[in-house]
Amino acid sequence: QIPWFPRKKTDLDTFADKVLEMGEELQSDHPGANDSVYRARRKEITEIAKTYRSGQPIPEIAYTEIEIKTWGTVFENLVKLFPTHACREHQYIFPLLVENCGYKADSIPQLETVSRFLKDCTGFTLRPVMGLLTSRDFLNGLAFRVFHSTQYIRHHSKPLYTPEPDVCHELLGHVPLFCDPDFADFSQEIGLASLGASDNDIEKLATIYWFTVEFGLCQQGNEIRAYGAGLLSSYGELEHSLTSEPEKRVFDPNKAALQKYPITRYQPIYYVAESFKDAQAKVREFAKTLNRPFSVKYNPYTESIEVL
Ligand code: H2B
Ligand code: FE
Repeated sequence: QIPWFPRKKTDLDTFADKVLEMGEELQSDHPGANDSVYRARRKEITEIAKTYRSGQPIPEIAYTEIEIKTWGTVFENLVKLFPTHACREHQYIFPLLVENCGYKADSIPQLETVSRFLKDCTGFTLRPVMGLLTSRDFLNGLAFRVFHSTQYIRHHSKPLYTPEPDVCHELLGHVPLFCDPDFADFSQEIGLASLGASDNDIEKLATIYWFTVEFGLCQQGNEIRAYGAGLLSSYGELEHSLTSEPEKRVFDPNKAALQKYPITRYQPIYYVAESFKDAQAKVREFAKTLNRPFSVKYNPYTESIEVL
């Protein structure tokens, strides 16, 4: 029995209201859980994602002064670390995001602006999402070069902390890497492998995603740098990841797929990729070992999946 999977990009519309945690029902440990103004604001913003349909422009948000201040705090702290901690691909693209998408401390870039720029770079696009999707739905989106992005921001009481993805994490952590062609190919490779995969294999692919797209390090000459979005959007963990404290292992999807990891504290283990091309080749080989009785190919002209 093969699990259902999207065949056309427009099929992603079926995920629009399938979120794991609803915007209104924040968990008690969320910094905004007891702030009714914050909760109402999120509801307003997630409504956009709920009604969004493939191909439409992403509606703009008029961010409030408090929201912009939160963004500014995150932005100013992170840019201090990027020159010494971010991978070269991130350093190359960041000034272009400043120039073309208005990345700066005193304004939050609009998803639509960023999505158009991203499309020019690698064909990736953003699609607004209400909150966390299941691993399956989220990874399936990557097969179509679609990245599901939240549009709301973390609570202002803790600007350098968030228990979930927010617009700072997406725009400062993820977007710069999706502008890189090799990284885009690598991410789509994970997405393609996830289409119609068994629950067990989805778990493995989600774990590989965790140790690469979220928390990956890479070798650059004699140095190790960060490319994972969970690192590039966290001042504390970005610094921690390059110290001698955590263990660093050479990236091997067969091993990473089975590695346990904590989600509420800094990672004790990071995997170091040689390059995105190398990581893609390894994930492609790994995908062949998964038990799926067919293979898939993305047709960019029709924006659909061909089943082989
Ligand atoms: N959903 C959303 N909206 N953003 C994410 O970054 C995300 C997700 N990550 N669902 C997924 C799960 C990731 O942790 C892996 C694939 O499970
Ligand atoms: Fe993320």
